[in-house]
Amino acid sequence: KLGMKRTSKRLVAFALTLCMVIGLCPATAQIANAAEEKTPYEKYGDVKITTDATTGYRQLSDENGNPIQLKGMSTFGLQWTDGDWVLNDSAFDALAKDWKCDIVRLAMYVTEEGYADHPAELLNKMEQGIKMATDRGMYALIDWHVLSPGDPMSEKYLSAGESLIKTNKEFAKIKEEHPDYRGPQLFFAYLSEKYGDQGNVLFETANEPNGLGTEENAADTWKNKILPYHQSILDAIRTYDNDDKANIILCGTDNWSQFVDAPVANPVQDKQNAGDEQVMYGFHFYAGTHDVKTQEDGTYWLGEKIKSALKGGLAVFCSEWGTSEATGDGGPYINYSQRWLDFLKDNKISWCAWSLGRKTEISAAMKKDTPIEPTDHNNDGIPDWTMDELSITGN
Ligand code: IDC
Repeated sequence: KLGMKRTSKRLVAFALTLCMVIGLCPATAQIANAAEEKTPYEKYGDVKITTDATTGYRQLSDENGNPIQLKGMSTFGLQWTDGDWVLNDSAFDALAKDWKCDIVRLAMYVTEEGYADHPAELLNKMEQGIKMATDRGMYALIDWHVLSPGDPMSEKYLSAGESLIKTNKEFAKIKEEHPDYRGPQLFFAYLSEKYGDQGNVLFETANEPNGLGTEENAADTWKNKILPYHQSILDAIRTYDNDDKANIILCGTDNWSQFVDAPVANPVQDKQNAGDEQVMYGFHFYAGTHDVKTQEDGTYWLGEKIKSALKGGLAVFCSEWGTSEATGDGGPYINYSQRWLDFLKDNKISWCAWSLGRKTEISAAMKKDTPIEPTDHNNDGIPDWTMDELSITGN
């Protein structure tokens, strides 16, 4: 008994000393905490697609083939000030350490005053974003943001950034080696050559093809109008990758990335990885418009398409979703969002939420006046935004 008492006294003394030490040197204690926490890349390494032993589905996995779910945020359009504001160290620190984002999607609009009009500037922002995510051990998803027009083969996209061959030596070199390459191929070849050896970099070749066909002829539309585009980009990416580990390529599907099972019969060919294709197919939802439970039998239109894609052997990724309606505004539909998030979790589907916009619209996580550089409010060495500083979506 005595012995025990003595031990507990010692324990109390030790605990007190520890409290004092922590109290006196809070920074040291936090550094110790921070050091314990691994970055997403330290945890998962070079992500890849494998066949899930339990479900038989193609699934995003860590370097060792264990199924994983990456969760993170999409930037807003990087051509706008309410989108590119986020490219600063404090904001990225907050995303990495406070929000614990695994992944940041870098949304590069091509039209709407984006890359087609300002190629050098947008390329630079893209590379800044890749570096900032990489420095913090996050995954970076490079998004060629096809939206309007909806045809990724539209001349507006194909001609985008071609002028860079005059000012950018690497673009000039690639064009010389492949005179047939158009704008998006040059863009992706350039980034693949430069970042293809980084296992934290993923390529999204077209955000949301749309207006190309109907639900009934979705498979044909995919085959004839969308597949050739994605194929040409995949080929450029693989041609210029400098290492033998294939980065994941995410292909947007028709109808604003909703006809996600349309490619089942004609998937993109990934010849260098035949039988173990490192390709995923994108689907998007906006909780106020695309509920997961719309049908009486408890099934859901978009959910069924996702399941049919998985059953058909496709790996899927939700690279964009919002708490709002499809317009980006209205709501927020928090309960429906939660239902979706549960579905994504159950099916181990990775996601990025739209958006890190600093704009007055429901899907934006920030308010118009959210501080561009968040500060460390709770003295834990990590910058953060307060609840008041964020929108409901942000919270
Ligand atoms: C929206 C923005 C909105 C902007 C509009 C047009 O939230 O502020 O005016 O784009 O550029 C998508 C698109 C995404 C849309 C979003 C919401 O990928 O660019 O952002 N959305 O409408 N697909 C479905 C919804």
